[in-house]
Amino acid sequence: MNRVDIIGAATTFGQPRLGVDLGPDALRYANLINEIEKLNIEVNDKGNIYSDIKVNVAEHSQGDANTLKNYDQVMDFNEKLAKSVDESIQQGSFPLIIGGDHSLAIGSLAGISSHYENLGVIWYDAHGDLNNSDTSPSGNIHGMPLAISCGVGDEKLVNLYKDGPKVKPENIVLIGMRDLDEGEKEYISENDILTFTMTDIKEKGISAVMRESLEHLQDKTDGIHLSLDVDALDPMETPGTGTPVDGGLSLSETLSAMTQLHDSNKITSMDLVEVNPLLDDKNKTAQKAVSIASAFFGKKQK
Ligand code: B3U
Ligand code: MN
Ligand code: MN
Repeated sequence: MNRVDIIGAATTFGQPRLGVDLGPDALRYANLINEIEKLNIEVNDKGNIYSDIKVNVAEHSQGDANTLKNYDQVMDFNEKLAKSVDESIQQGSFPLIIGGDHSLAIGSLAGISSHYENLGVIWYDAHGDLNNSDTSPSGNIHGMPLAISCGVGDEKLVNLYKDGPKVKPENIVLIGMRDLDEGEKEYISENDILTFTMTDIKEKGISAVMRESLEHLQDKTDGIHLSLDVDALDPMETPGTGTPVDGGLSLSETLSAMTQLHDSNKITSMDLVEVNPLLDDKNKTAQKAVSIASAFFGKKQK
C-alpha cells in the first residue's frame, strides 16, 4: 500500500473504563505518523471521530448485563466511523482505524464490507468479542462486535450503515484466545470458526499459526481485515488496556506475526484498539502499539 488514512476512533462507549477514548492521541504522541512515513508511505491523518451524544461520567456504562450499555452512543459513533472508513477505501487509501474500544469494529467492518464480496477477518485478541445481550456477562458492547458483524444480536446494530451481516463466520480466524465466555465457545464450535488459543500458539509457534491463518483465508476471500486488540499481548507488555488477561503473546511474537502479514500482501484494512493511556505506564502500551503498526507496514526487525 502507498497511502494510509489514519482514522481516530475516539470512543469509550463499548466498555466502562474511561480513558480509552484518548487512545488515538496516545498513539500520535508515540509517533505513529512519523514511524509509518519513515517506511515511504504517505500518511493522511483524518483526525478523531466522536459521538455527538454525550454522556456524563456518572452515567457512563450504567445498566445490567443483559442491556446494551451506551447503546445510542455506540450506534451514532459507528454510523460516522463506517462512513469515514468507506470514503477512505473509495479514495484508494488503506484505512488504519485507531481506538478507542473494540466496539468500533462494528463501524469499521460496516464501512469496509461493501467493497468486498467475501471479506476475511483476523481477530487478534485475548477475547472472541462474539457475545450478544443474552450471552454477555457484562452488557459491554466491546465484547460483541464480531457477533454483530456476523449478523447476530441487536437488529439495528446488525444493519448499521449497510443492511445484513458484514462477515461470514467461515471467513474469520481468531488468534490469541484465552478468555472466551460459554456462549462464545458454542458459537465458535457451531460455526466451525478457525481458532488459535494461547495453548495452540505455544504448541505450534506463532509463525505456523499465521501461515495456517493466511492459508485458510487467502483463496476464499477478496480482502482481509486485521482487527488487533492490544490485550492479545501479555499484560506485562501492554498494561494500558481495560481488560488485561494473563498468559498472552509477547511483543516479539506479535512483531513477527505482523511481518508475516506484511509480507503476504493480503491485508486490506486494520483496527488497532483498546489502548487506554489512563491505565498505562508512561505511554508504554501506545509505544508498543506503534511498533506493532510499524512492523505491519514493513519495518524490518533486527
Ligand atoms: N467477554 C467479556 C469480557 C471482554 C470482552 N472483550 C473485552 N472484555 N475486552 C465481555 O464482557 O463480553
Ligand atoms: Mn477485543
Ligand atoms: Mn480483548
